Amino acid sequence: MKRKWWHDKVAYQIYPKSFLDTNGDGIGDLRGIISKLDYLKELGVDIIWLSPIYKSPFVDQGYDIADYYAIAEEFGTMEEFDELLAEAKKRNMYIIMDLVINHCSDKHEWFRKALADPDGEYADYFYFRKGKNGNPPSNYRSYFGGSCWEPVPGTDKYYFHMFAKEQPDLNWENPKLRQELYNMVNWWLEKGLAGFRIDAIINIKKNLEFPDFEPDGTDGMAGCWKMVESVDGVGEFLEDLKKNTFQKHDAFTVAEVFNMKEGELPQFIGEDGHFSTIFDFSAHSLSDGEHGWYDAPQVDFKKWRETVLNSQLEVQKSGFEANIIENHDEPRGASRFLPEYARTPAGTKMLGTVSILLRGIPFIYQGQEIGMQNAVWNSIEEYDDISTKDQYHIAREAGLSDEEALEVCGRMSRDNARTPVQWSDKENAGFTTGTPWLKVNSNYKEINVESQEKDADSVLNYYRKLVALRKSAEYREVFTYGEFAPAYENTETIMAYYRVDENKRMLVAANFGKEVAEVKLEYPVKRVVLSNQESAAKEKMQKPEQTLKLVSCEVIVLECE
Ligand code: TEU
Ligand code: CA
Repeated sequence: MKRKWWHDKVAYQIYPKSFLDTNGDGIGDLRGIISKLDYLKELGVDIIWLSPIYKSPFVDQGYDIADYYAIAEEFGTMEEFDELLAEAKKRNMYIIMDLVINHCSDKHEWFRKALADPDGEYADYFYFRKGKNGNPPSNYRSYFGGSCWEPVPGTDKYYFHMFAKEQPDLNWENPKLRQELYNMVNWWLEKGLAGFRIDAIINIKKNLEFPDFEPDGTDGMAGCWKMVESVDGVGEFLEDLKKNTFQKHDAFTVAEVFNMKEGELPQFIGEDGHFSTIFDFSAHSLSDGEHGWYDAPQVDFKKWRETVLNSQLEVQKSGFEANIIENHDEPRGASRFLPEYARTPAGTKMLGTVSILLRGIPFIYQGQEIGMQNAVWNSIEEYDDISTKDQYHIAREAGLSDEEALEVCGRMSRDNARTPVQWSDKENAGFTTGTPWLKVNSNYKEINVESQEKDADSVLNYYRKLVALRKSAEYREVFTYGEFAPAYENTETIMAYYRVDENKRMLVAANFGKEVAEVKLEYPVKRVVLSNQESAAKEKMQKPEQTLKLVSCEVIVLECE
């Protein structure tokens, strides 16, 4: 495999609006990020992914871009962005931005020009279509609910949007539009970005006939993703994008890809793949409900373990994926993938270890390193997220009570990942001196950076050790390139795997169960390199036993013969 500069790096996702506010307006800003670069450096972060900071009306929290060349004033100025880039470079850190090019904002000048002249050239930057017998052109439901088609005022036409109506889809069939996007991507790369996280990119290829699909809901509509799954040709666009932009700058690209077709993985992440890598959402997709969050299954340990192990085995045939336990679209991993009894510092360290030592590039999401958890939500009005409000209504339509629908949203809402980072036990968790744009999790006095900095045994200090182990001179090679092999996959409660190369055999073993678990060691142990139960680790090395005993929520990393 050709080695790439990003293979042995550790990445961190910042959701700027909730990271740190430094001017008292209750909104996180670039100045806040600059002030925390040393904190991120100490965690061992190499690559920082910034969720969108472009000019936006924030209908979908910045994933609705009104000007690709301007920094949203809520976050700061282009000068402050340039300062952030320079300060990151000084620390040998890389910045990647969010590339949202399946759609733009309805406030973007292209769309305003299109509305002004629905038969003009800018209308062809989008999908303007005549309706059918007074109905929209097709029966697609958007990812955020409601029809994918919105009437164009003053005409018998509609425009297409797979997300909110304020996010009109861009017409990738139009070479002029593509060129405008490529010019913008190259402009940012020439400024010194190391690359991009690429948003919702699988959606850019449409079936231009827009055929109806079998309705799959009480609204008589069909999920728009059915069109995505049924159409060929997205690869041509992705190759065109890569050749005209990323490839010219050796840019690191990590794509957000759901609904990939069977067998297409090598084309996406192989040697000459469309992208450097894509996120592994296999564990997150376990929570996909038939009709929405309300009928989504709760995560089952064995199913989760099997999914992660199988994904690792599949991916290592083609390349690398980016491993996460959470992001800005998902609930907190420590609340989702840990059973109730394991939602403790020990359990949180265990989950982090199992994720970060997998094969692939780890992405830590802001607050994950201190074990931030889902918040408690008391009414639908407390939420900001457009997707959560839609899912609440889907649940209510399906007959759930207000209380039941709230319980579903409390478990799954993206706002769980968007509550402000908890920096201290001061007011608003030290996030702002003003009124936070979204409420602070009420557990900030128990979970915050400042208290964990002072506690050698905290989740934060454990994460620092964990990342340092992955990047250490002695183990960097095996944790980056070492082959992945499942271990103890038929046990009741142990999640374990080997990372092996010609010089090292590492065993990562974790007991997600409530009771002690004991297994036979397959290889003699040379040393314990990390454990979240220090005492147990020492005891283990006194008796060169052939069995490995793990207490509940114990994770251990062993170097074996
Ligand atoms: O997400 C794309 C996507 O598939 C998710 O929107 C998913 O369908 C949704 O989160 C389910 O609730 C990207 C961004 O990560 C997300 O924040 C944006 O809302 C979306 O695209 C539109 O840009
Ligand atoms: Ca601010």
